[in-house]
Amino acid sequence: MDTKKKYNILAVDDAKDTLMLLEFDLGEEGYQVFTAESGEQALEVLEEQSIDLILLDMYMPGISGLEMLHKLKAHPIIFNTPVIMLSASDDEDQIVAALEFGADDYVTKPYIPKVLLARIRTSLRLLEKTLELESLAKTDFLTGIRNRGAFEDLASKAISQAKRSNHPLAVAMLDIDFFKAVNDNYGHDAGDKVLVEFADIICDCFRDNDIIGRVGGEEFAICMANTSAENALIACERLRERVARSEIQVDDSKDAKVSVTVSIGLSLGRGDEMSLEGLLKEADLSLYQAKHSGRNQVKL
Ligand code: GH3
Ligand code: MG
Ligand code: MG
Ligand code: MG
Repeated sequence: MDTKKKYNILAVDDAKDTLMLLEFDLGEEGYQVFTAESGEQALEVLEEQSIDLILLDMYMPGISGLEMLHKLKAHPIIFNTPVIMLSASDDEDQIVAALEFGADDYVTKPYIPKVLLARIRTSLRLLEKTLELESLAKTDFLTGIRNRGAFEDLASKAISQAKRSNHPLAVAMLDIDFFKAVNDNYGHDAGDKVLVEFADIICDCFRDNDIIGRVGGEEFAICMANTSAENALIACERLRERVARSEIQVDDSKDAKVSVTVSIGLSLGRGDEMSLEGLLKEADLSLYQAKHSGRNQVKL
């Protein structure tokens, strides 16, 4: 486990003495402890704080531990956060019910600090693995930028947001020109290097909140929220020029440098009608025109 990372743990219990004990035992171990005396209070803390693990009492006035568990596991963001139930009851049916409701572990009170701490470490270890896998599933292995799935996921969200706020949004489809020739002339590894460098150049040219993804072999897409047609054209033109100017070193020993150009098709989101599918299709048509008008250009 990453020992330098300081984890935030939320302890939820209606008994103040239990909270004080937890604060002490976990605090000594280097965890940042947040406390809540009810489910309602816990939800407030979760609104404001990023929490890595939750210790949850079973019996509390108001929202019960099980109800709370249900809410947490149905939450679109918090559902990944491990929840360890803490209860004075060792009733076997209750333990089974809690685990079936989605609890990650169940510890009886009074707890043995050493054992609770070990179980917390186990849950955090599993959390790290889950987050790592999630991140891998969203990342293009070669370039390290978003893969198609992650791009579509985020772009769809940006489009919903643009519809709600009635802001313009632009989508660009990029395709490297004559990329097959790079592979044929310099080899597949050199082609890979060009793709990595190309992805770096895109990231360099666009804002942090623009969504960039590798959507095919040598095809990339960019979703620009809150961007007019004029500004999208300027940004894509800047990228096109930058790519055309760059010389990519593909082999250390032979001083082999490769130059590529890129064709870019743009589409613009218009109000309520827009959808990711429609915008990608339109951008694809513009890209087709860019290719047929001689490549190395941007078309809207
Ligand atoms: P156009 O200007 O019409 O786009 O021509 P093109 O040669 O770029 O297009 P084409 O679709 O014929 O070729 C794309 C090439 O990209 C073929 C494929 O082998 C190569 N490619 C796809 N994915 C990868 C990859 O991950 N690494 C490398 N090195 N090449 C790839
Ligand atoms: Mg209680
Ligand atoms: Mg292609
Ligand atoms: Mg191509």
